[in-house]
Amino acid sequence: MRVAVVGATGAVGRELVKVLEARRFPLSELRLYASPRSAGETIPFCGEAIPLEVLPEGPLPADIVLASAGGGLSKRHAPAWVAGGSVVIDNSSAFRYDPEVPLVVPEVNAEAARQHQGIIANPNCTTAILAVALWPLHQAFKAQRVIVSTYQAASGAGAKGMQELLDETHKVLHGQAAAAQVFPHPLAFNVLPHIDAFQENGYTREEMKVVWETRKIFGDPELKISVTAVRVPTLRTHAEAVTVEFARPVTPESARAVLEAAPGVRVVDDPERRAYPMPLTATGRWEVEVGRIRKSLVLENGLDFFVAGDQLLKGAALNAVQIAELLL
Ligand code: A2P
Ligand code: 11C
Repeated sequence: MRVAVVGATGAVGRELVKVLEARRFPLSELRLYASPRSAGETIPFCGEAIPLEVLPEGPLPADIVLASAGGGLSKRHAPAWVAGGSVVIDNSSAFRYDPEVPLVVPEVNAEAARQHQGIIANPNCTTAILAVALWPLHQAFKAQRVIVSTYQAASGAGAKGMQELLDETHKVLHGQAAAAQVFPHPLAFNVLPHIDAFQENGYTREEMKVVWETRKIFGDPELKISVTAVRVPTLRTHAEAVTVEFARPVTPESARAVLEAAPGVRVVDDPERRAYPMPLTATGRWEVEVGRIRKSLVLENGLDFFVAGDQLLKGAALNAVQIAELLL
């Protein structure tokens, strides 16, 4: 397999290269592409320094293209990559809602990937992390209503989002004013209930992505789910507070047993020992942490739980490489 990573210098792109190495993906050649700004740089891979190439127009010399350089770029280039014989695993939202394009979380709908027509979409990071935890519970107890509040890290907005948070924090600690560019307001020492554009229904596009994408991945267009997406001043790993009402009776113990057997999940749920999901412990992990599992005080057959998943890994690079593994 010849593999190309497009956007290799980005927050997700760098993780893609690391995950390909860590999972020993059987590739014969790795090509790395970015903008002319990165020409002359190299990225380490398996003891070699791979040069960054300026992304050309037209097809790429690759069997698999892992694209993570934004939706506009994917829309413009993907047709030529597919015409040249590549399978494109696209990390942007450009193709996710196209009925011809499978949207895949391998723990949930691996079989959908095999029906691709050249492009497979990788979900939004918040969606992928939620899906890994919610799917086994949905299968066991049938989710009727799902309410999610997110705690999303700065790296969801890419390398420049992380840099803005670091710069702002430094400024505030030194008594200087912070001026936001990437985020709508300063993020340091703040939280922002605003990720992506507001829609006509009052929700943001980030919130609606989780709704649209979870329904598509679960193959359940009627799933009732609503989201409040919030940016918090962490650098990496998204957390989510989830409330679910199920059709079938459920207890924290039965839910914990289901989650302990679920692929991609690590149950961290021992509050007495202060063990629960946190960005600090979930960062760098392939599994999504799930904990604080408790019976809802409000809903019949309801559960509350908390999830933390490294959104650059399961939310992006790891999920994309897992999809590529399905194609081998
Ligand atoms: P570069 O670093 O050369 O600008 P992030 O999501 O972290 O902001 O990263 C975006 C990625 O997309 C980077 O690797 C960036 O490369 C790449 N990129 C942006 N614009 C282009 C372009 N016109 N051609 C190729 N790669 C691009
Ligand atoms: C964020 N979830 O945290 C977004 C980033 O649809 O792939 C990913 C956007 C996407 O800002």
